[in-house]
Amino acid sequence: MSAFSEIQSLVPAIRSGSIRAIARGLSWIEAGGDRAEALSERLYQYTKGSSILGITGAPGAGKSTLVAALIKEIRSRSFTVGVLAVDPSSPFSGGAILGDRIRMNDVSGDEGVFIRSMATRGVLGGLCRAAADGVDLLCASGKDFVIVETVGVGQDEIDIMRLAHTTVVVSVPGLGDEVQALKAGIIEIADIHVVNKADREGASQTIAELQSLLAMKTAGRNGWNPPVLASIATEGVGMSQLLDLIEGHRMFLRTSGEMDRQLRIIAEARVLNIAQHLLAQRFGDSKTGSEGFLRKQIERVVVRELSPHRCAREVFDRTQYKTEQETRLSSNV
Ligand SMILES: Nc1nc2c(ncn2[C@@H]2O[C@H](COP(=O)(O)OP(=O)(O)O)[C@@H](O)[C@H]2O)c(=O)[nH]1
Ligand SMILES: [Mg+2]
Repeated sequence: MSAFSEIQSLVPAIRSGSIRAIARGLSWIEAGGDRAEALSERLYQYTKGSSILGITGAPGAGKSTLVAALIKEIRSRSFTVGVLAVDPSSPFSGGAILGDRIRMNDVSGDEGVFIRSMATRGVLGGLCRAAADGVDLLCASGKDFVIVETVGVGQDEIDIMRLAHTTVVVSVPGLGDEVQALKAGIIEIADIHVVNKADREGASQTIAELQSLLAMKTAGRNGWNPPVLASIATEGVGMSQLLDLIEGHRMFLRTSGEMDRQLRIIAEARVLNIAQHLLAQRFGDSKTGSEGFLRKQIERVVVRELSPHRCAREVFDRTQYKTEQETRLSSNV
């Protein structure tokens, strides 16, 4: 079967929520390339309607455990959910580790849940693009909630979090993680704070610390004050309140007009990210002859014959010319 006819049958199967079709589509997206792009292209029009949650925090904070507990709460309210775990610190496949936490027989055969982890890819920024397409696919499969779990460390992960409508930052009792969170800048993007492992000592102190930090940072809030919630993910404690807060935040986004603003920000960031990637590819593309030209020009930058600015402009102009030439050639065929 050609890739084209496969896509023809895969798209409706994904939209109907078939677990096999979703898994297959995500594998395509992970592998990348033309086939992945063609599939994402076809699915994008169907991605409206899901609530996208980002769950982030330091490794070991209990994110996966919390996601598993939240899935149960979501299902108990008869909503459907898709999960994409993009966690380079826990390299697992097929949702196995998250699956351990949720005890697969709880959800096996339940077409209302789909869990999958996405492998880290070496390419800078590639993970973010693949995760964005993965989220799209889960949205297109008609899930009410789409959850992305990722460690809040690198720029890639922070970019992934920017896909979410509602971002939940998970921390644990003790100051260390809070300082880390501040450093990583994830406190800025949190719509809801969860202090997990509230069964441990120091939880109420951590909550108070977070609250006073948040009270100081009111600038740029646009009318939403991030709440701080205690949870014990291993026992499902706090999940009902968490889902209420998530729904409350969604309501806020809709009624305040913030949702429109955020969707615009997400769309712009994604388009720029892809365009930059295409440009970088073209710069180094041996087929268009840019690669040799680029190498030569870079040597001139090294010996101070050419400034980096002038060099970039020259390569850019040449790339543009090539593009137009290619367009002319292909339209003459
Ligand atoms: N005591 C306690 N342990 C927890 C809680 N939530 C998660 N854990 C444990 O913390 C460890 C890390 O959990 P995990 O969900 O893998 O963290 P992640 O790396 O953030 O995804 C596991 O051993 C969990 O059982 C909790 O509320 N209380
Ligand atoms: Mg995890």
